[in-house]
Amino acid sequence: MISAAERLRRLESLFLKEDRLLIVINADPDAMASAMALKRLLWRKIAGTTIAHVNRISRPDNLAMIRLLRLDLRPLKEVDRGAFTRFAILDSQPEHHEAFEGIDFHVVIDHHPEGAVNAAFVDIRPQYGATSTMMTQYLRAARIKPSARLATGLFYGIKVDTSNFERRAVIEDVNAFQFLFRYVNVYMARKIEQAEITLDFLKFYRRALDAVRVRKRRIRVHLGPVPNPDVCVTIADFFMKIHDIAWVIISGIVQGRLVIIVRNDGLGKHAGKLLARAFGHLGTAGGHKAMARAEIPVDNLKELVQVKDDTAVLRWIARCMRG
Ligand SMILES: [Mn+2]
Repeated sequence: MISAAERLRRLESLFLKEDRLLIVINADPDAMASAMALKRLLWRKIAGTTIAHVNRISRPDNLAMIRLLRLDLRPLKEVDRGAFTRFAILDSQPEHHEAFEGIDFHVVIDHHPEGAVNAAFVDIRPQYGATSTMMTQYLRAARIKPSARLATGLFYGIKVDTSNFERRAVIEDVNAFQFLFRYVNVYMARKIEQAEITLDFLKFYRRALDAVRVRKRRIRVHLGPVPNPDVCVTIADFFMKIHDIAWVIISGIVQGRLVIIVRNDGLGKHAGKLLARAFGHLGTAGGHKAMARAEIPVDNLKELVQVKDDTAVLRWIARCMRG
C-alpha cells in the first residue's frame, strides 16, 4: 500500500512554479471543500489556482458554505481554459458529466466507483465516505494546519457525504473528522448545516400550512406551481417532524412536470415501490422505503386530470396511490 507521504510527493511532482491550475468540480459540499484543500496544498508552489463548477448551485447549505467560507467559484462556461496549464477534477470523474468532456485532466481524486480514467495522477478510493477525507490526509502529509474555514468545509463535506456516518464510511473518515474537529469553527459549521431554505420558500410554507389536513396520520398537500422540487422536499421533511405523522405527500408543478415527493416513517409500505406502481407508466417514479419521488410531464396528464385545478390534482394523486 502506498503511503500518504508518497501520494503527496507524486502529486506535487506534477506541478512547476509557473503552472496555473484549473480545478473543475460538480459543486457540492464535499467537492467544494476538496477543491479548497487542493488549492491550499499548492499555495505558493504554483502561480495560481482557479475553481470552476459545472452545475447550477442552488441548495441553501451550498450557498451558505460559499458565503461563509469565502469560496471563489466560477462557472466553467465563463472560464478561459487557455489560461491554464494544469487541470484537476475532484470528487468526480471525467465521464460523470458531459461538461467535463474535452478537458485533459492531469489530476483525478475521487471516492466514487472507478471508471475508465486516464490521467497522470489518479487517486480513486471508492471505499471512502468522502473525497474530503482523502484531501485531509494530503494536508496532514504536507504538515499543513488547516485554517478554520478549510477545516469547517472538509468537516461538513464528510458529514454530508456520510449522512453523519449513517452511510458508507471507513475508519479513515472517522479519523479525518476527528482531526478536523480541532480546527473547525462550530458556529460556522452549524450555520451551514442549518441552511435548508431560501427566503422565497416562506410563501410556500404558508401555502402548505394553510392547505394542510391530517387524515389517518397522513399529510397531503398540492402546492401548485413551485420554482423547484426542493420546495416540495423541504416541506415534506418539515411535516415529517410532527411526531405522529407517518406519511407526507407533497406535490407541485415544476417547469411542465408534476413532482410528487413522498416521505414516511419507514415502518409501513415501501414508498419507492408504491410510487413506481402508481406513476411509473406516466413518468419517472421510485425511491427508497421511506423516501421517494415521481416526476410526470404535464403533457402525459392531459386526459387524466386538470392540472390547473389544485384540488383535482390532490384527489387524483391520492386515488392513484390507493391503487
Ligand atoms: Mn463526495
